[in-house]
Amino acid sequence: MSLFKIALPALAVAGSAYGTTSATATIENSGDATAIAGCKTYTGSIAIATGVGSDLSLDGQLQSIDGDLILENNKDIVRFSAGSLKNITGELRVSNVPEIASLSMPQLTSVDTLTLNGLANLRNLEFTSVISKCDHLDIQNTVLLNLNGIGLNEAADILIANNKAIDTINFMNITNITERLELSYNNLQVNVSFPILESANNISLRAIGSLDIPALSKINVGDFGVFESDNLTSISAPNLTQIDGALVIANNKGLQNISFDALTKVDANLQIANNTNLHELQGLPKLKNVGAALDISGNFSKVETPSLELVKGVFNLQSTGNIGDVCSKFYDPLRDSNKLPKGKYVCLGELDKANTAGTQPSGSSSGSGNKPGAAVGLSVPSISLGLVGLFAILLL
Ligand SMILES: *[C@@H]1O[C@H](CO)[C@@H](O)[C@H](O)[C@H]1NC(C)=O
Ligand SMILES: *[C@@H]1O[C@H](CO)[C@@H](O)[C@H](O)[C@H]1NC(C)=O
Ligand SMILES: *[C@@H]1O[C@H](CO)[C@@H](O)[C@H](O)[C@H]1NC(C)=O
Ligand SMILES: *[C@@H]1O[C@H](CO)[C@@H](O)[C@H](O)[C@H]1NC(C)=O
Ligand SMILES: *[C@@H]1O[C@H](CO)[C@@H](O)[C@H](O)[C@H]1NC(C)=O
Ligand SMILES: *[C@@H]1O[C@H](CO)[C@@H](O)[C@H](O)[C@H]1NC(C)=O
Ligand SMILES: *[C@@H]1O[C@H](CO)[C@@H](O)[C@H](O)[C@H]1NC(C)=O
Ligand SMILES: *[C@@H]1O[C@H](CO)[C@@H](O)[C@H](O)[C@H]1NC(C)=O
Ligand SMILES: *[C@@H]1O[C@H](CO)[C@@H](O)[C@H](O)[C@H]1NC(C)=O
Ligand SMILES: CC(=O)N[C@H]1CO[C@H](CO)[C@@H](O)[C@@H]1O
Repeated sequence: MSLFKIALPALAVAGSAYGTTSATATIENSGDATAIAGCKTYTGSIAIATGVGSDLSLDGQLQSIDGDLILENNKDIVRFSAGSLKNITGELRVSNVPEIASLSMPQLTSVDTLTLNGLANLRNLEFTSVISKCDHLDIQNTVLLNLNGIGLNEAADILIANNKAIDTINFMNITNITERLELSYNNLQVNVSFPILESANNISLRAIGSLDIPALSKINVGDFGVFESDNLTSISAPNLTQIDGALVIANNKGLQNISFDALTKVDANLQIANNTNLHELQGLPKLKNVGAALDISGNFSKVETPSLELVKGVFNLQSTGNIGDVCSKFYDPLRDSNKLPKGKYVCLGELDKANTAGTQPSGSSSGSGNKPGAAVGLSVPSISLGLVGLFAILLL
């Protein structure tokens, strides 16, 4: 047995009975691996060095790592296994390991953090027992075909981005996401389903193909955004009553229908913009309150928000299509009774170009509402939903 790069006292390696070691052991060859695999519980973190060859196994007694297991920046490893490993209290990170084609941990069910990034040859996960407990899930820049082997019940955050072959994201058992859900630029037609998800904070979805969130009832802290999803034809969140941040639906070329049948309150901006095929907006039947801007622009022939009572920041409705008399009959009276912000109000149809709030409407218009000049000086609170993974490191 060779020495570890950071030498460990033999007793510490022997198991958690003596487990106060927190140094990171670096596996430099199969002998090191065999030594660690002989422990039932390993206390401390384990890193895999470069130059260990193509196959590395921690098969043996090892059931639990009280620390992290890190395999990173390694061009050699093709196959890695830990046959009896059940539990990692820290992070399992496999990052920038371009040749790895097999990651086998058939008994693993619990990790605190799972990070998979920059894996150009890994098609499938071999987490046969299914990881059900993982607080932080981060999967980016892989060629994975699916997420089989990951079936969480709860999570703090989930980030799945730039995995072009993943066409199904179905977390059938997850009820709550306490920090963030971000799905970006996976397969353009990815079907996204969270059938029993009740609450989440900060949801950001980019380039998705379909969305199923029947039980979602609350966004506690943060925003809900759907962007650049050209293959998405409809968005429906039938049970969502309240969003503590912004609701933004923008740049979805294929979108034809939005329905938020239970939504009453959006605490920040509600923006609908650049959805070129969205012509009717009737899916906000209960919307009462918008805490910042209500900003709707596009080619609409019908816009209805029959329950609207109060918009605090800015009201902007601009359409290239003819929206009939909804401005004069519905929105102007609300403005006149100070339910919509008087100085920051635009409601116009039949424009040459429909702009978002803060930009001057252009072209001739019909219908009632303010004259275009009224738009000058609108200020809209900025909505920042992070852009993840535009700089994918994975090049096949
Ligand atoms: C994981 O291992 C730790 C100790 O190493 C233990 O306290 C914990 O209960 C284990 N969790 C699971 C889910 O096995
Ligand atoms: C969901 O939970 C059930 C029951 O615990 C389990 O049998 C199933 O494998 C889980 N599926 C996923 C995808 O998490
Ligand atoms: C995604 O959903 C659509 C519509 O239900 C279906 O036609 C398609 O086969 C699904 N794709 C996958 C990969 O399951
Ligand atoms: C999940 O969220 C719902 C709705 O906010 C809440 O009632 C429930 O207690 C949460 N469950 C857990 C396990 O946090
Ligand atoms: C929608 O919310 C109601 C009340 O909170 C709940 O009873 C119902 O089961 C939810 N629907 C779904 C599909 O989860
Ligand atoms: C929501 O997530 C974005 C990044 O995706 C972050 O910039 C923002 O601060 C988050 N907002 C909250 C309230 O957590
Ligand atoms: C939009 O979706 C809702 C809910 O799914 C549905 O009831 C409605 O008929 C749809 N409207 C159009 C125009 O497709
Ligand atoms: C709408 O599209 C235009 C042109 O592509 C772009 O400049 C603008 O930022 C988009 N608006 C939003 C709200 O994304
Ligand atoms: C608006 O949509 C209608 C119906 O699809 C279409 O005929 C018209 O050309 C569109 N106008 C603009 C400015 O895109
Ligand atoms: C089926 C379908 O609509 N596919 C489209 C998904 O989005 C991409 C990118 O906009 C299009 O190229 C596909 O045609």
